[in-house]
Amino acid sequence: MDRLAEAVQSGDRAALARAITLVESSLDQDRHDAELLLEQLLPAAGHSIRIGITGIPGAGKSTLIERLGIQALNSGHKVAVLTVDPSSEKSGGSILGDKTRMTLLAAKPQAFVRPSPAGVTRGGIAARTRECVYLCEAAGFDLVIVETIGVGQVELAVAGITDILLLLLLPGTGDELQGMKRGSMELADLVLVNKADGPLRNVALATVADYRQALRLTRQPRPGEGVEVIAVSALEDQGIAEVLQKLFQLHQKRRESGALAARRAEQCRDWLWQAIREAFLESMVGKISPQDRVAELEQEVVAGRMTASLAARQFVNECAGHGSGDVA
Ligand SMILES: Nc1nc2c(ncn2[C@@H]2O[C@H](COP(=O)(O)OP(=O)(O)O)[C@@H](O)[C@H]2O)c(=O)[nH]1
Ligand SMILES: [Mg+2]
Repeated sequence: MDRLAEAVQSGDRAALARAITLVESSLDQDRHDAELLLEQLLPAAGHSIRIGITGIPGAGKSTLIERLGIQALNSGHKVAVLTVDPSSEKSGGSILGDKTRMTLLAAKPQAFVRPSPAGVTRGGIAARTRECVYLCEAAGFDLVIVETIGVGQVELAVAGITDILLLLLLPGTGDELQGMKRGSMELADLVLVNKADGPLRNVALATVADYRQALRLTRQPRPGEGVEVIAVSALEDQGIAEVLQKLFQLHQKRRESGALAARRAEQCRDWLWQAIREAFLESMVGKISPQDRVAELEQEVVAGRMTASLAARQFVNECAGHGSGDVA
């Protein structure tokens, strides 16, 4: 692990890829090695701008990331891209699609692109992605972009590992504003309407106006920060430089105000509690089957025979009983 840590820190992309594979592995021995590796690399992490990009499939996230990435490379940054795809977690397949490979960006020596792993379950895909962000940072990448699909839990998880969340929308809002219902708007720090080109340009501009209006009406403003809505064309490279500049400015502003440190501290607290819950459940495996037992209790709660708090206490007591039995 010492040698791998060293290679990662020297910026060796192949070593970084190996380290990520290790972190994503669900084998016990690999997990053990991954913890050792992360422990060594953690002090070198934390120094990047972490950007999350969310939106429905086809919104143009990968195309946009590739543009942003190349732009950032040209101004001297090192760019890493990770994807979080819940469909690959469940089925082993991906709905983020082919563009996720971002071949133009991936070909650049100062960039690193890592598509979502298939079948990661242990510890959850978000926890693993957070660790991958740390690895990228330790390898010297100072801009880390995480692509994900705009669906509730995953989006929340990505907001929980990044500094700034960017919501990418399509022109044309129809009856309901995309994302408004799902709460994406509450999480977004910057909203882009993509594909503002060709015949869709005017629709995109109208969409921008709609969202500006809607955000004014619905969103609780963060102190000193409005959420901007901007029209871009990832395909034609329109507005991309402006977006990158805004991201950097927002990041700097938050760093200076202390908001960034506060956000990261809160994320770490959530991460820890999540890990404690998982470690606790995992420690029960082999004694009782937590999933099955919780499923049984769930039925009791759903049927109205038990309150959730009583069921939880019972579960914990059973776990504790099994735990002490093991020690004795
Ligand atoms: N007209 C137009 N098409 C775009 C734009 N950005 C992406 N696309 C196209 O939209 C499709 C989906 O893009 P992709 O980046 O894979 O979307 P993702 O699923 O959100 O990652 C592809 O065919 C892209 O070429 C854009 O700005 N304008
Ligand atoms: Mg994509």
